[in-house]
Amino acid sequence: MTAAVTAAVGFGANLGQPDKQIRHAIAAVGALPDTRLMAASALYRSAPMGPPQPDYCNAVAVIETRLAPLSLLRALQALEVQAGRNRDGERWCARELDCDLLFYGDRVEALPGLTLPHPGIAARNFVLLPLAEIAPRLEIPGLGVVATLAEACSREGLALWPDLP
Ligand code: PH2
Ligand code: MG
Ligand code: MG
Repeated sequence: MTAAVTAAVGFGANLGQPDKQIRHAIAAVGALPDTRLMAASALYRSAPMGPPQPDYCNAVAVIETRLAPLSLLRALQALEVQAGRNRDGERWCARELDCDLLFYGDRVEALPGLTLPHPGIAARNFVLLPLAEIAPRLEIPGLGVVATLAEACSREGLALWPDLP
């Protein structure tokens, strides 16, 4: 049995019922085989990056997993399809669920369809600030400590997801 590795998953959704889809996906990631949910951020509302489309609901979860990176990626993609996403859609388009593997332990590598760490982490406040909420001291290989990266990151377009009754 391989050792458990700390990894993080970024969630985004802006079609259907984004908050429900994300809460469900966080629980589903925690229920994957050989995987434990360590922490989940609050849900955030975030202005869309890319072409005009509805605001996103975004969140981040930290997990410990013994799944290999590509097995974890396949499991995340299956959750996206389960949530109703058409994975043949255009890049940056609106979606029911996006689950991005943000980093996987200290791995720095480009696998087929998976770059570790995720190249967008440092530039996206909807990833960095939720991650800083749950894992400020974590060091992302090649990028630095999460809290330091988050300090340099604007909060523009980002707010807590409104908890409507
Ligand atoms: N995801 C995208 C494109 N644009 N914008 C925000 N705010 N949040 C996202 O998760 C997001 C996006 C494609 O993955
Ligand atoms: Mg994404
Ligand atoms: Mg994605």
